[in-house]
Amino acid sequence: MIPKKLAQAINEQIKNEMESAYIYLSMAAYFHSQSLDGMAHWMRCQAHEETIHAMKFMDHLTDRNEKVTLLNLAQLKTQWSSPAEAWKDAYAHEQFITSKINDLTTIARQEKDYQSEPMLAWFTSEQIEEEATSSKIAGELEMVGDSKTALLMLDRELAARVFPAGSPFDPAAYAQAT
Ligand code: OFO
Repeated sequence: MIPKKLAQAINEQIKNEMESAYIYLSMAAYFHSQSLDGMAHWMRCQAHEETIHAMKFMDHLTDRNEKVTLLNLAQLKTQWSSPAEAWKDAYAHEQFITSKINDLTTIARQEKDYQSEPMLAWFTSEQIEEEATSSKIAGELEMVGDSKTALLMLDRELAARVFPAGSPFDPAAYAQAT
């Protein structure tokens, strides 16, 4: 059994993680529209990773004999004034997610639910990486200003990110399936 207050907060977090996936897909669509296919590819990889995060929370509730309740996703931003603005938003979003993981940890401790601690500790570490990555890219874009050459170089660099094996977001995987 998992405390009801924590189960409710984890259901909320499943929604937050799926909204993360949806936000990053929205950014992927924006980057494609700007011919920044490397950034779009990076965002599609990230959307897949966020879906995995949502499933980790789902599995935790299921393993604790708690029913998962999927909530409605919010209407999200679909347009940005520049790639730099989009990456700044990505960083701000990860800071928001970190605050949510901190809230979950606080609830787990208040409710003395020690079984949730290893899973939440994993997310606490993960958020260090999530914030560091988006903050670094947002900072690099701020540094290069209006340089189209630097933007294209960064776009090519981000194109190298690899999808987790079997990802349904990977164009190669769905080409095989159809
Ligand atoms: Fe799930 O870490 Fe990003 O949002």
